[in-house]
Amino acid sequence: MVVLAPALDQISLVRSPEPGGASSSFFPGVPAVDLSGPGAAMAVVDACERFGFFKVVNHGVPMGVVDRLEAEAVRFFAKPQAEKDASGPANPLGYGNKRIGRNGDMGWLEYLLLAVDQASVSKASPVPSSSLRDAMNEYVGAVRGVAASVLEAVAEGLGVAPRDALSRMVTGAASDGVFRVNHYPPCPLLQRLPDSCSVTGFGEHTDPQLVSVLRSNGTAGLQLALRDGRWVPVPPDRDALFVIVGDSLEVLTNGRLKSVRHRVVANSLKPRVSMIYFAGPAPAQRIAPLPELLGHGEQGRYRDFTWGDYKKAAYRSRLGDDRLDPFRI
Ligand code: GA4
Repeated sequence: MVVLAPALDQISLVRSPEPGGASSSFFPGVPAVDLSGPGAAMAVVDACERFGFFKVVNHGVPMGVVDRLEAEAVRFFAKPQAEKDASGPANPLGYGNKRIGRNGDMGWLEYLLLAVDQASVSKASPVPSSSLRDAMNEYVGAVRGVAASVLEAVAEGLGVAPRDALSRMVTGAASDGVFRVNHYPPCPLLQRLPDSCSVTGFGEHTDPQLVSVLRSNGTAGLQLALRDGRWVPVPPDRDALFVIVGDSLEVLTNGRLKSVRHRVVANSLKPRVSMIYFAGPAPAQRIAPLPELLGHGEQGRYRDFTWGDYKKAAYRSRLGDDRLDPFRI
C-alpha cells in the first residue's frame, strides 16, 4: 500500500480549529452596490464604514474581457513548473510559488504579480506571453475605471470636493498600481483534516493601497474580519467585483473608513483563481487625512507619509502586521 504523506509545506499552513474556521457558513451581509444606481455614493460610504468591503454589481466590465483573462491565466498556471519558474521568482514582481513577500510568509498558492503603469501592465514587468499581457491590459484598463468610480463615490459620499480628489491619485501619470493573478490549487490534505481545520491560502492582512478590486471564479475561500473581530467567509460571486478598503484610504479619511483584514483559505477540491487590481498612488503622493474631513478642532489621527515610504516599509513587514500602527497618533 502506498501511503501519501502530506508535504511539509502543507503541514505548516494548517490552521487549527478557531471560531469562524473553514466550516462556518457564508456571511449573508456583504453589501451589493450598483455604482450607476441612485444613492450609490451613500451606499459605498456606508459599506466602507461598516465593513471596509462590498461588491459592485452591474460593473460594466464585459464578461468576455474577464473570461479571456481567466482562460489565459488558467493556461499559464497549467504549464510545467520549469516554464512558470522562468517568470520568477517574484521579488516582488513576477511569478511566485507559495512564498509571499520577502520575509518568510507562505501560502497555498502560486501567482503572477505585476506593476501597472497608468492603464496597462508595465512593459518592464515579466509577463510570460503576449496573449496574457494583452488580456491583462484589456482587463486592467477596465477595472481601473471601476476603482476610479468607487473613489469618486467615496469623495461624493463624504462631501470631498472636487469629486476626483481621490480618484485622480490612482489614475495620474505616476500612479503606482499593482495587478495580481492568484491560483490556489485544490488542497487534498484538507480531505483528511477535521472540518474545523483550514489551510492558509493567503494569510490575513490589510492591503496598503487606497482600494483593491477583486474578481474570482466561483470558488469560495475569501474571508473577512468583521469590525467585532469575527472571521466570516464571503459567498463567491463570479459576476461581481469585490472592493476592499486599503490602509491609504483609511488615513486619507482620518479613519472614517478603515482598511479591512482579509485572508484566503484553501479549498479541498476546486481551484480558485482570483485577479486583483490594487489602486495605488504616485510614490511622491502625500498620504494624510484630507483637511475637509477634519471637523472643527478635530486632529488628524495619523502621522502623514508618502506612498513611496509606506510601500518601502510594507516590504519590510510580515504579511499579518498592522502596518499603520507606527503612524497612528
Ligand atoms: C498585500 C496586498 C498585495 O497583494 C501586495 C502584497 C505584497 C506582495 O505580495 O508582494 C506584500 C503585502 C501586499 C503587504 C506586506 C508585504 C508586501 C507581501 C508582504 C509581506 C502586492 C501589496 O501591495 O502588499
